[in-house]
Amino acid sequence: MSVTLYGYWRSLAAYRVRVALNLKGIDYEEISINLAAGEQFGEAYAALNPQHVLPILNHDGRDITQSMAILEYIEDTWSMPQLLPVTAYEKAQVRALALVTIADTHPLIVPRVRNFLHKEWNLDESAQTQWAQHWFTVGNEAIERILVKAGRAQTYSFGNEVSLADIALASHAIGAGLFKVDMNKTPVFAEVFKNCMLLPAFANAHPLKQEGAPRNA
Ligand SMILES: N[C@@H](CCC(=O)N[C@@H](CS)C(=O)NCC(=O)O)C(=O)O
Repeated sequence: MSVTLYGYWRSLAAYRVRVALNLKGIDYEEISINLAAGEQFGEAYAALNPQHVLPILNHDGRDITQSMAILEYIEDTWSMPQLLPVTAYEKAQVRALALVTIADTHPLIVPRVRNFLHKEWNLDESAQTQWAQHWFTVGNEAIERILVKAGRAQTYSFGNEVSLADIALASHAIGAGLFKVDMNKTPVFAEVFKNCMLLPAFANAHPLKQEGAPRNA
């Protein structure tokens, strides 16, 4: 069996995939595509993913894109530990929370959006940071309210078993941290994140622990 992840140290979507593979105990090789240098736009990578984005998971020669699709593929392919609950309603709750960040927050702060803000509208580094901080804060507040409303956050988002929602939430919290957004304002979310990071599967996948990450960040 061969499993290869096309990722980049800073990629929050690649982080999600690393965590899922770690939780399932799957050995994989990671190939780094340097987003800062624009490698995603090169011909070689475009041939793999015409959307020019990370991550890709290659399993036995077949490529899968989009982190949510990859997480679901990993869950369907390697059953234990289960990262989705059993009932249709509970599964929908987990997916919905995961998508708050995967679909509605993260896409707003990716390099191509920030590059557009810079090139087309002249937003400098500090304005771009404010933009990212704003969307992470909106996301944090939504996640906090959802966790409180569901009333199930114990160790993790939905009880005491890790789910795909926790993987997504951890990626969000790490992104918020990289942009210096205060997690103390969302205490339930902060607690879930802290508990996730106690697990080696989450901690070892952290962007700042990957090859190429700045040592003093
Ligand atoms: N919705 C996609 C997000 C893909 C995405 O935007 N990935 C970022 C890295 S986290 C990327 O490759 N960005 C390249 C760019 O914006 O130019 C997923 O969850 O996989």
